[in-house]
Amino acid sequence: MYDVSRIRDDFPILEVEVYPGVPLIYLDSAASSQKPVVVIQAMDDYYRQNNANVHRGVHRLSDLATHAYENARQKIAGFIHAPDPAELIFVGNATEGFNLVAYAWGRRHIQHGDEILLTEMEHHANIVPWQMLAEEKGAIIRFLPILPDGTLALDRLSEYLTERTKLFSFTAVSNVLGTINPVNQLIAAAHAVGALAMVDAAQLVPHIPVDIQALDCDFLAFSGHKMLGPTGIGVLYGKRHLLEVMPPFLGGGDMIRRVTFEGFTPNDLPWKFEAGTPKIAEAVGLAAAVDYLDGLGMDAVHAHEQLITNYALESLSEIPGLSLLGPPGAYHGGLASFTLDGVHPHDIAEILDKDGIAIRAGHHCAMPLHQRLGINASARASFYVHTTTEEIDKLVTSLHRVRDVFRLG
Ligand code: 7TS
Repeated sequence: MYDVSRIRDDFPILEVEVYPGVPLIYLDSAASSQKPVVVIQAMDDYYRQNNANVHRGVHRLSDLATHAYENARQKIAGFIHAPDPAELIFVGNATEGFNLVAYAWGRRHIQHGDEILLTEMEHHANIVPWQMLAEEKGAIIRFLPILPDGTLALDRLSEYLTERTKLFSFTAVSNVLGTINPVNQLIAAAHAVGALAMVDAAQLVPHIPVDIQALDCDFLAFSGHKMLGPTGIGVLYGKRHLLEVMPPFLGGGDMIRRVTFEGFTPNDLPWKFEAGTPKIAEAVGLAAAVDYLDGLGMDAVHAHEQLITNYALESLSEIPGLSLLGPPGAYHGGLASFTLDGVHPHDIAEILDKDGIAIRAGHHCAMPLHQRLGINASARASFYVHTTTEEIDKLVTSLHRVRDVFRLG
């Protein structure tokens, strides 16, 4: 039984009054999630009791820190059903995951005239690193179009995915449209033409059970801070045989086996890609977040979000002048993006803020998508484990207030 009121007790920030007498209604989890007390506590405990550098000292605390760091890797590998923890690189965030692959894999494997396929619904993190690579190599970037309902034009896949395509990198769940893409089908299609497949799982791993082995993707990236964990840590998954032949991304301590005045030998996986003192406390915090999500059960998390999302999509659609973005119902991730005739999204967000409601307004780091949709900006409410239908009701009431303020009667 999913008990949302008990879950809310785990999040200290939900007791905050953002203005005197105005409690927080946090509807911006897609940008960054709040943290349950177990995550805060785990990092606090680490700093109070175990803190030291890893993989170096022979002293007791260094040993404890190293164990905590590597146990975290193992736990997170288990969470996404990756058989080999060495295939998980701790990076700063999903963005760094894309940059790592673009730099270390792309610079070696992408040649002049090669094609990289993305989609029109990508976050800038899955566009700009490839544009930087393409500019350097003279490669070509193509974008699989979206249809008016906010889904991908799957019937045009064979037009865009050809023997010239070396990599197909796409989001599993759109952070603007909410579209849940058919990830298995897209990966299989990439492999069928000999291309690699990279999945942007920033909006997937926090919300939907993931089995990396069933997906069979070549690379996958996500951020810790969107899944109840701390900022400053993310995960890049890569197939061992690919990671093994990739040159290092950053150079320095920890990523080497041996250094001489003449040169260096890189370390084994995964440390080859983790230069310098790593994100130790952050890994500990992320492991606690994974434990917490596991405790709730990812199936239950996803079911709760679907319930909230369907409720929100239905309630919002009754507001005059409000247009929802993205597909309806079943294939919609835990968010609702919209525009309101006659009101700029920033004005909506500002008025909602006075009622304690935190939403995001703007282009959500997806400017090309907004260009394609023919709008400059949108408003987005996004949901997570602690969101209630009462909060959605308050969102709707506040949006009616926005209409009153702008005299849209
Ligand atoms: N990919 C997707 C689909 C995302 O939603 C985001 C962040 C990223 C990549 C990048 O994640 P980062 O942790 O490396 O920054 N999305 C958002 C958002 O929708 N609002 O703020 C950040």
